[in-house]
Amino acid sequence: MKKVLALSGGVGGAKLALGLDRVLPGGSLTVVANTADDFEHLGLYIAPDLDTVMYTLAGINDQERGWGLAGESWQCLDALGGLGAEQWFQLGDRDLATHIHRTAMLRAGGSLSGATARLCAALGVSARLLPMSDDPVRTLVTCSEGELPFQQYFVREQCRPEVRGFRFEGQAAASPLPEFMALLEDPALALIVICPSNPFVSVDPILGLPGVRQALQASPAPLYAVSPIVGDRALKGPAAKMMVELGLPVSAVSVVQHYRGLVDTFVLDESDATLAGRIEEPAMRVMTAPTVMKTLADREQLARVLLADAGMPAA
Ligand code: FO1
Repeated sequence: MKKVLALSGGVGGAKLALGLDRVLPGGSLTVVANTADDFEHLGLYIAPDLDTVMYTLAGINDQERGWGLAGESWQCLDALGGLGAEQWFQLGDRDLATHIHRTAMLRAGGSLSGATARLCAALGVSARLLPMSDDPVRTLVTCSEGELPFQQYFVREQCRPEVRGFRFEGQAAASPLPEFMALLEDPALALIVICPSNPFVSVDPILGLPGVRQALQASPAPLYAVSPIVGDRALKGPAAKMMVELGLPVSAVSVVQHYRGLVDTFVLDESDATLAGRIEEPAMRVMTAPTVMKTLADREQLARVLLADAGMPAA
């Protein structure tokens, strides 16, 4: 059976991962998620991108917020507030069960990948969801205020500080997950997709793990990247604001530059078709597709377009 690998951050990546999962034969999809957003909060290990992908693939995510569980209640958070504890990071009552259970598995000596597999099995996720590494990698955002841990920048400060750069603490010493690296060498691997996730803080933590770039380049499977920028806006999150602050034009062309030398096919949104002529990367093919995924049908459609282009059957 042909296999597909998706590299994903949180909300935007999870949408395409779900589309792929729904149209591919069971057992063919592996999603590798960024774990550099992970942190410890109130004594619990929180893995936002892994959980966003896991809840999305399980069909239990909150579609409005993008993160967390649908139909959530917040009694524990309210009670924490009453006790004077920190409330800036919102943990729903049912979501807390995930963090408590995962933290207990890790404290008992389990790995993050092992804990993720058990959580996915319990929630009925059929795709294989892997953390990019079992080793800690943490994004630090260099900004006007100095260096901020990612969740403090993203949630507590609501992305307000001006970004100057990023540092991925622990990345050079971390090993990419062995199952991830083995898949890149698997002759059955027929497609690798970089989901429409933030290139700076969701995808770079994965690409910069030792050996990952080289393994992606060496893999016989074609590597596609879907633009997270459509027009002059990010589909989700702070990617466009980051581009402005880093002195880059807010355009899919900046994403092309970012993935230069790595990606075989860059996927522009149909509304950006005129940009194709401005992309002068001889080694990179450019195609257009409907990349804005508002409905479940949109997610499946984008997945089908990518699979068809890569010569793979879809349901
Ligand atoms: N994002 C927010 O903007 N505010 C929150 O309070 C928040 C809580 C939260 C809890 C669990 C979880 O898994 C994710 C959560 N997120 C929250 C999302 C998350 O921090 C970001 O979306 C990612 O790190 C960026 O990809």
